Amino acid sequence: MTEKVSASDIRASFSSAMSAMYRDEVPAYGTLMELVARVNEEALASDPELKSRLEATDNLSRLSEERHGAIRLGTAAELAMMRRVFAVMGMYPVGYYDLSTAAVPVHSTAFRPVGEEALKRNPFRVFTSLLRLDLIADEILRQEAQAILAERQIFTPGAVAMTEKAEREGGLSEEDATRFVSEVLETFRWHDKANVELSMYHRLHDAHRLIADVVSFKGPHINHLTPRTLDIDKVQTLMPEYGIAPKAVVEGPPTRKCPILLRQTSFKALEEAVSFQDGKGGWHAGTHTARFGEIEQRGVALTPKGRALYDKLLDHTRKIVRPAADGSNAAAYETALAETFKAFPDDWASIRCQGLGYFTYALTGKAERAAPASFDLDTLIAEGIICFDPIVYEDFLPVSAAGIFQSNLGDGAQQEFEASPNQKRFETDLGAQVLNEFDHYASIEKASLEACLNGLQKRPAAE
Ligand code: OOG
Ligand code: NI
Repeated sequence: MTEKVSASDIRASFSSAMSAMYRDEVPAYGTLMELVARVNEEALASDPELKSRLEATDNLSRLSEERHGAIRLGTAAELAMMRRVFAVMGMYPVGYYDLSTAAVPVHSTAFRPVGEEALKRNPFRVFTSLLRLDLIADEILRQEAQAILAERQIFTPGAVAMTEKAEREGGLSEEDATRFVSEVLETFRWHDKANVELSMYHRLHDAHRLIADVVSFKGPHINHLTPRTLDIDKVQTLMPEYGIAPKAVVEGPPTRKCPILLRQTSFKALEEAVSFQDGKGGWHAGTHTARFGEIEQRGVALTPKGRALYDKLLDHTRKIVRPAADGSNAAAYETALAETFKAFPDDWASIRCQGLGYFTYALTGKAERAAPASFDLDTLIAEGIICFDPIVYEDFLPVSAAGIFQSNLGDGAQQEFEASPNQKRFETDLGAQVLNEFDHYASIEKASLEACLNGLQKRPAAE
């Protein structure tokens, strides 16, 4: 039997192939990558402590490789097949995001690696949305959109065959893995020839820009690819210097000493040339805006208690100042955000003690000498026998995601939808349940703590 390539290795090749393709398709992404690499280098040089903790926790090398992408799917069958394809790369659906409350007719999950080892190897994630035609009021248009979607096949026969083979044989050989990566990449590729005529595109677009983006094309082109930075404020400030116009405000928590969750900013979608069918076998020139760039800074994963505090403070801020799409009140929003978030402790010890964040624990050199007198965690930390590091938040935030969607859907009038989260329906369409992100972080924390305590118990007793 030929040796199988690990799912993590397939994911790493895929992520790198996707990055090369997107850099080719959207040159501004390449520019952004250069800027992020520069800022990360500077951040590490000016903070040796941060660098050594990232090294000690094996989180340094993944940084330059790290990115997430996003796609929008049209049907339940597409979502179910996507789940099987991602599983071959060791990516599983984590979390449920309802965006109907934010005037975006989709619900979503993030496909990503699960477990510490896989995340360290390569944390590539894809924010994956399913269009909710049920939120479209116009019944006739809804049926037409459904009929158009039913016709398309977003996976190549090779991608389907390789996925089935991996499922059957429990993995892929080197040669098959290479084929799998190049076949699956086709699903994410940009197509400049639309599936529809211009008049249909306009009708879909008038119902919602997102519907036009999903229904009018052959496949779910990757719409952005996001590198991770250690200093998002600096990248935001430098973007214009690099010829890139950032959106008005950074989504998520304010600037802090101890980063929490996720901060994101993006640059506007590009207007791209597209040909529409003219109904007579020819083509009609037009444009479509879909693809953009984004950067993110990741902080500590919060416990349900920490997340509730984050949600409360964000909600409170947005009641004081609601960020306008045109950026006119950006400064006022940032001031309100910083002020409100003073209620969220900003040192690692308090975040840990108050049970707001998840951490991994490790024995320090001091533990080598003798078994401690007490096995109480706080005492062990106070005595410098155990140290702790924040666990990186690997997921997304619904309010931020809505802000990213909105900034790329134009600043025009926003449509309101009834809030209608429907996780059950999403999971039925997906063909699986989504994992709960909190459980996942809690289990990583627990395992690290148990390993410490086991290690200590093996030490010779103190004299
Ligand atoms: C996805 C937007 C959400 C994020 O980072 O929160 C997202 C999309 O525009 O399809 O990528
Ligand atoms: Ni994103």
